[in-house]
Amino acid sequence: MLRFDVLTLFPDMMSAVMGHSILKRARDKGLLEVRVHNLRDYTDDRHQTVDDVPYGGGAGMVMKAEPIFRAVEALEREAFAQGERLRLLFPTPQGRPFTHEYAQQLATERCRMVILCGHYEGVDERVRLALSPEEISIGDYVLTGGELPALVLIDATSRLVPGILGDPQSLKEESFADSLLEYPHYTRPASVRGLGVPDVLLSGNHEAIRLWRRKQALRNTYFRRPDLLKNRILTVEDQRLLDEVIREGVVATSTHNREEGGRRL
Ligand code: 9D3
Repeated sequence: MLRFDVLTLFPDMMSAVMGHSILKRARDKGLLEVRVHNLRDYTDDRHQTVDDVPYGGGAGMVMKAEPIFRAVEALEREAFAQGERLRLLFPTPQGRPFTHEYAQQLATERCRMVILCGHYEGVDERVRLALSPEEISIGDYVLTGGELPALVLIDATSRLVPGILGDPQSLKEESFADSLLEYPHYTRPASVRGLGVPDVLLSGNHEAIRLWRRKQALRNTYFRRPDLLKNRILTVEDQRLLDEVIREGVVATSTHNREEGGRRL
């Protein structure tokens, strides 16, 4: 059972997303538990103050440390009573980059994970000093807070837990195809707006289909994300398929639109 406790000033934002899709089914099955806590509930003043102006001046507001300390302490007491440990995650732009490997590590974690969502200009530095949270960035762009990153962490991690996804085969294929982009998918009908389906996919020849898909995955990766092929040791088969891709060049049968190259309708 994977457990997340999310500390946020915007609990509705979390709950709205958690109430949907695969994650809802995983929770119904008892494989995942996500609890959302409003930091406002851990204030002690009449106005339930969660933020204040920055010492030294400047724009914006800073999240107060005390409500965060209280919330974490409450969760620590609860975990201790149940013989469990906490792992405190803190989505921030300066954190360690979140990757598939990072998600895999969280998915096998036996701790309860607490995710602290920052908002406004930031969080009082004493939260870092006292709690040493694990800072995680989800990419090099600026968001308005840690709520969307928290949902990204939960989504990417949960789907790696056995039984949470409908089809265990898709996870297995993912680990084989590790760090390659996808091959193209087609479904019925066989012709859409004059566009057909590659013959091989209609051939019933499973080995030919496997090789075609593998080659398309290598092609997509080679042209769109060559960084993913750097320092990667290829099997003899992959090397042969990639040699074909390179020999054929960009113009060959890639069924994907190149970046920004989509046809206008
Ligand atoms: C507007 C304040 N910025 C000063 C240069 C710093 C800043 C603080 C807080 C910028 C963004 C945020 C809110 N973002 C997150 O909390 C966040 C985030 C992100 O913005 N990008 C990528 N990953 C993450 S994880 C958390």
